[in-house]
Amino acid sequence: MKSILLHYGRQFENATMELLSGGLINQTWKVEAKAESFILQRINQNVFSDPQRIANNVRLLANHLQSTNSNYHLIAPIKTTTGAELVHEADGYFRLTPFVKNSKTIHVVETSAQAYEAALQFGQFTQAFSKFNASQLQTTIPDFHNLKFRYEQFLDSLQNGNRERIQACTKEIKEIERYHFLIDQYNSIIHNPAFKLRVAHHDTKISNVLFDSNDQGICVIDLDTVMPGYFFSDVGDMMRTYLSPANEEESDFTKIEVRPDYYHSIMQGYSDAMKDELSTEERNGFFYAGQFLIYMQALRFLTDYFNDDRYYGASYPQHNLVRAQNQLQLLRQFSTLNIR
Ligand code: GN1
Ligand code: MG
Repeated sequence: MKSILLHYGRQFENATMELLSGGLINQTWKVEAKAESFILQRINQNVFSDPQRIANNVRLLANHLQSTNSNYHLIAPIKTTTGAELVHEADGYFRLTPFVKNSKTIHVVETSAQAYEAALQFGQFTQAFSKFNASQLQTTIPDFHNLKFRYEQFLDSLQNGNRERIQACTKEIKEIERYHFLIDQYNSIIHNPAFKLRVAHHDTKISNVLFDSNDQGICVIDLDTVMPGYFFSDVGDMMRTYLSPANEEESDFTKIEVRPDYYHSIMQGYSDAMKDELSTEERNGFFYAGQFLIYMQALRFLTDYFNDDRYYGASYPQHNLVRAQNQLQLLRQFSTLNIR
């Protein structure tokens, strides 16, 4: 690790590093150097096959902000002494970003005000690029939030996956089929010009927002999955991860609950940030956003369970099944609650 830091210059010679826990995909460390702190990440190349694309995208966005004199706070990677945004070593690609002073992250949404602040931040992120042509961005994970594709992957896992696991999951498979109408809705939405492709974040969990000590949002982080996308990806993942006090890891499903005031805070925060950017159809699509994303995550966890956990990994044999059941429970509760 020390050799990676040396690419960034002498000030890192005596830096200390601490591994931060969090995401399922990348590894993250906090680096404390002489005067400042930084965040170092190793990009998971099984997921991001071409990490240079992430760097290119962030650079395009940063250039856009600069050329339009925007004061939007985008956290771009620090360049190495040779001007590169990534360090390529035998064990992967690494990048370093500044640690924002006096910022904190939270891992569980405990108040609807936090949900509002986060939605405001993700909305402001997309809004900051409303004059930027999103199609200039490169796709960092093909078909990442393509529900039709995720369903096809699921069907494929049913054909080629672990037979024992599949046979024991008839109930879950039936339930996936029961929500197939969400895929039909998706297919019609993506052909409807009222739903616009914008600069979307695609990973809007609460730990991707920096807060100050008064719980006011500062900015969003983790720009790996920033790609052209739909508002329902970002709003949907906020609903999936903020509405319930219990997260996707919870195996006691009685703890899963949908908090309607949080739903309204997400809608409000996002709408406040997006102002008149959203079409009427999009403004009417908030409920669908939640269903779409929760369903997609249930599909992805169940698919991975059938595929012997090769994507998400598992810390116990039934881990991805429990995650899938958890998301199906959340989907049921969300769908039956009258919060539209
Ligand atoms: C992954 O690693 P993390 O937590 O940032 C996944 C998301 C899922 C999430 C579920 C690139 O994100 O799409 O919603 O796990 N990211 C990728 O916990 O697959
Ligand atoms: Mg992420």
